Parts: sequence; C-alpha cells; structure tokens
Amino acid sequence: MDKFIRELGSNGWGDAMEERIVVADPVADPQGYQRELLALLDGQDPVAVLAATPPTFRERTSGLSEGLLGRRPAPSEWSVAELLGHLWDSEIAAAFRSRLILAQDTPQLIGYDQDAWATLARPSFPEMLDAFTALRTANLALISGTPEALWDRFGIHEERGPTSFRVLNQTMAGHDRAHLRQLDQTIAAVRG
Ligand code: NI
Repeated sequence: MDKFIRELGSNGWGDAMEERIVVADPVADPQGYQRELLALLDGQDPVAVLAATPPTFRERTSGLSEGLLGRRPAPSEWSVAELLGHLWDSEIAAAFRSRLILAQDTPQLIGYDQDAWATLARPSFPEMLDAFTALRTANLALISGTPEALWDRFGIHEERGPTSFRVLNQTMAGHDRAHLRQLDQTIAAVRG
C-alpha cells in the first residue's frame, strides 16, 4: 500500500511473493488491486472469513520451529513471522479506518508505508499471534455490532477514492485470503 494499500510495493521486499498472489500493482492500479482482493473473497461472508483467519494461521504454524518461522523463502520474500507482522499492521490500520468511517463524516483515510512499518520493533511470534487474534476479535465485535444501515458509510481513501465500511471489510477478508495462500507457499518453501 504505497501509502495506503501498497501491498509489498514494487520496491519492497516480499514483492515477488505477493505478485504471485495478486496480479494488479497496488500502487499503479489500486482499483484493479482492490477488485482482485474482492474476487478472492468470492462472494463469501467477510465476517466468517475474517473470523477464521486467526485460528487458521495458528493451526498452520503450530509446531514450526522459531528458525522456520523466521526463515525467508528467498532474500526478497517475507518469512512466516514477517507475514504475521504484516497482518498485524494491516489490522491496526483497519481498526483505525473503520472507526473513522463509522464515527466521522467522510473522513480522509490516510495511508501508511507498510515496508517502513515492517522494519519497526515487534513482539515475539507467539505474542504477536495472540495480539493479532485479540485485535481481530475486537474488530469483529465492531463489524458484527454495526447495523447494516451503517455499512454504506464511507471515507475517502487516499488511492482508491470513496471506500465504504462494507468494502473495507470485504477487502480485508480478501486480503486475508491472499496472505493465507502466501502463508502456505512460504511454509512449503522454508520446509524445503
Ligand atoms: Ni498485504
């Protein structure tokens, strides 16, 4: 998300891995990128998809050694731990943006440099997994507890324009699916 949804943008490490999952360049073609994430959702209930991700991530990574969790499949691709860190950062951003959309009138949804965030200090893998799970649970409470009539409230996304609460949730669910695929590929690659 160059600024906003630069998914491992063209200069970021992890770029190659993400490109295998999502074709559209998130910086050059943010609308196409969003369409691809929504296509990954494939009409499924975003709440169900979002709820399934933390336990799925936990299950697929249980038993992996610290060494494997931290191993990059290639110098330019994220490790499992770095991938979780990206989901954690995305969850923080979504938590803030969804609250802006619901509580303020057409707020600006400012971007962040995900590659720069990825360099910041993080908790250990188990702590981050617990934190991600807890924040996702809180965000799901917000989503589930928000009346349907409010799902069309929107903010102005820096790159994608007007973005409703509904589309934000759907995009996050598609983003989960993209990165769970990446997770499977990463685990297979580092196990060798
Ligand atoms: Ni991503």
